Amino acid sequence: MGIKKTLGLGIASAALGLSLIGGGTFAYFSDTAQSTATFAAGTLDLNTSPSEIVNLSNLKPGDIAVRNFTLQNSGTLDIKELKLASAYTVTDAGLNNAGQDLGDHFKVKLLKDTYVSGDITNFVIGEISLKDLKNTANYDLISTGALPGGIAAGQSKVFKVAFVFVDNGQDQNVFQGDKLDLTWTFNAKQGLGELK
Ligand SMILES: [Ca+2]
Repeated sequence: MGIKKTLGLGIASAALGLSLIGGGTFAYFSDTAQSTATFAAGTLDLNTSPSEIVNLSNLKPGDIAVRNFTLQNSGTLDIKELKLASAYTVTDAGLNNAGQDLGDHFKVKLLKDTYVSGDITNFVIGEISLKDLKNTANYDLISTGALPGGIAAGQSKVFKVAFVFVDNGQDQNVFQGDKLDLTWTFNAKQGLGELK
């Protein structure tokens, strides 16, 4: 007989700056925050480590940038549920976006963990615009196949995504010099309680 318990919630955040061509802004990418929860019965401790500084400046329509997020389960409990909350703000350099959302022009493509480099075409397992992702309260990374099976205690997995600045074949000049600051928060939960 199983006993359902909620022992902990692990949260890790990553921030990412997408700076568009013409901006001349120094964009960087770093791990910004993490929180841990400790309980007598065990711990759930999720960290994200985009360890290098990643420059995503000078993007133009059609550009693709692949980024890896290493998610480390440093706790003693397996992570069986992992969801992504996404938020962003747009800096409209020319104050000319006229209600257009730059997040609508960026797609996030989830990649198979077997992807290494080069053409992403055969490795895409799902895609969603940054705007739709923001409006999805908790995007499930396990059922989408991005991190199948979750992350066992003490293990890490690499979450691979491609950010695509979609070239829609139309005039996108209003976005020249604009900037999009993206914050991703990974929310982890353990599996159901077990009979011990
Ligand atoms: Ca603009």
